[in-house]
Order: sequence, then C-alpha cells, then structure tokens
Amino acid sequence: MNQTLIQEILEVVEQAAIASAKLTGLGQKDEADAAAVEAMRLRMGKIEMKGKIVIGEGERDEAPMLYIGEEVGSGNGPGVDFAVDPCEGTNLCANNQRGSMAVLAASDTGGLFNAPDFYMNKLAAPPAAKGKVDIRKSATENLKILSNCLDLAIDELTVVVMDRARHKGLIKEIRECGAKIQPISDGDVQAAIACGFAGTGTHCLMGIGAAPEGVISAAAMRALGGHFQGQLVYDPAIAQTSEWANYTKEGNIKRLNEMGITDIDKIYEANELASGENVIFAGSGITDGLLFDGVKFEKDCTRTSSLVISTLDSTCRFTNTIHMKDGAKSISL
Ligand code: VTB
Repeated sequence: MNQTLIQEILEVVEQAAIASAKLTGLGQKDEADAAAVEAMRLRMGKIEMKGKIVIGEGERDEAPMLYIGEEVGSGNGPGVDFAVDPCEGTNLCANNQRGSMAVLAASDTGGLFNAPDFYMNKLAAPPAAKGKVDIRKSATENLKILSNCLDLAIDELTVVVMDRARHKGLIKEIRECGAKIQPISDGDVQAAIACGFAGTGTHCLMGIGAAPEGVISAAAMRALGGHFQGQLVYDPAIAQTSEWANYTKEGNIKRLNEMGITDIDKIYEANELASGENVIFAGSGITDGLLFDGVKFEKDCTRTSSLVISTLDSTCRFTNTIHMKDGAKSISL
C-alpha cells in the first residue's frame, strides 16, 4: 500500500456518503445502502490496485456488488483487502439520526480477519487503557481499571452500549458501578472509534454488535493505538435477536466450523482482526455524528466531512471537502 491510496480511499467514502445522504430521512434504508454501495464500488474501480472485498455486502449469490471475494480496482498495483460498510447505521440514515457514516478498512492482502456474519462481543477503550482493560473481566472490574487509567472517577465515565434486550444485565451492572450509560440504537463502529480520541466524551464501548463491523472498528483502533477486543457470539440465547429466530447454537457452531473457525471462543485483539503490516481506516459522515459532520447540500456545492486514519504515515486526517457544482459562483468558507 502507498500514500496515494489514502487520498483515493478518502474519495471512496466521500462518494458513498454523498450517495446515501441524498436519501437520509426518507425511511428507505435499503435504497440508501444500495446507493452507497454503488457509489463506493464505482470509485473503487478507478484505483490502481489489486483490490479484494473480504468483508462486504454478503456472499456472492446474495449481494450484487461489493460481495465477499469481489475483485475491485484496476487489477494492477498493490494488493489491498477491504472491509466495507458503505452505509453503517442504515436505520440512522433512513431516520435522519446522528451517527450514520460510510466506512471501510483497508490492509495488505490477507491483513483483515474474514469475520463471519455473526455477532461479536466488543470492548473498546482509549489508548491509555490499552491492554489493561480486558474483555475477559467483568464490566465492574474494567470500569475500575478505566477509571485509574484515565484519572477519572467512575461516575465521570461514559460507556456506550447498544440499546438491546441482550444488554439488560450489562446496563444494570454498569449503572450499579455509577458510570454513565449512553444507549445507542445503532452505529457501534462510530462509538468504538470515538473511544480512541480524548475529548469525545465517550470512554468505552461494551456489548454485542455485528462481527464484520468489529473488524472495521479494530482496524481504526489499531491505527490509533486504542484498545479493541472482540469475541464471536454464536449462541442465539445470548444474541437475543430476531435475526436468529430460526438458528440454534449447535447449528451456528457448525457454520463457524465450516468456515474454518474451530476456536469459537477465541478472543481477538485489534492486531489480530487487522493484522496486516499497514491498515487504513476511512469514514465519511452521512449524518452528523461524534467524529465528523454529515453531508451538507448547498446551492453551489456539496460538503463532506471525513476521517482517514493510517499506519502508513501515523496520521489521522480530518478532512472537509467542498465538492463544487458546475458553474459554482459562491462558495462560503
Ligand atoms: C447493530 C448496528 C451496528 O450491527 O450493531 C448491528 O447498530 C447488529 O445488531 O451499527 P442488531 O442485529 O441487534 O441490530 C451494526 O450494524 C454494526 O456493528
């Protein structure tokens, strides 16, 4: 991977964000997702690389574009694997709520864990707590550790947890410790990455979200030096989701084994989920969020706000781009 890829990847997420943003608030989550997918794929196709989607919209037979295994790019140049989520937080986008974004992670060939479409228990925390908090420990223990590492009282800590039935016990435990819960309806990728920066007011992400997006969060947190761990969840009684109404624990274990995952309880560290020599994370806001604003449509331009984190040059680039319309006359700062 090389430096020019950073700029290209930025444009990929910007185009996906703009395409989805045209549909924010219309209650059309599938359409918003499809628009982002198409825009992302179109821009990716112009990059000089041997790109491959390792985490995408689904298996080849169920997703027409950006399916797992799809080759993207010109076919010449460096080998790059991608984990993409062109419209992360589709419900947020459809309902015009905060936190929806176009995201991807890129790494050298073989550098991203090919996560199955399962759930994942996640723990994200700031760099100061890296390797000190541990997903094997209870929430209570982790909050004590976090409090020490960040030099904050427990009641000054904010923990993001997805608002789901499966987290009832976790939320109760965190509240009993005195920490503040910030429940979110969707969008745990943004919450995880927000833990990597001081000043976002988000100190920790705990709980179960989707596994593929866990890899994207892990890539960002690895590049930021933050803490991220994930453990696959295969028991429907734990996931408590209607998605798995017809699935059994045994059936899920079999599916994992068939995918070559035999150590089903393995705890993955950020550098195992994103193990390549270099990783790049890129995100662009569809709606306003914790990390950046969403797309703004104006008379003469469209504005995007994005973040690219890269191990290539150890940078976090927060970028505001003005996409000028033909004949633009007046562009304000
Ligand atoms: C939610 C959503 C996330 O995965 O976590 C979803 O908000 C899976 O959970 O943004 P449910 O099936 O219970 O909705 C994500 O899409 C990514 O982790």
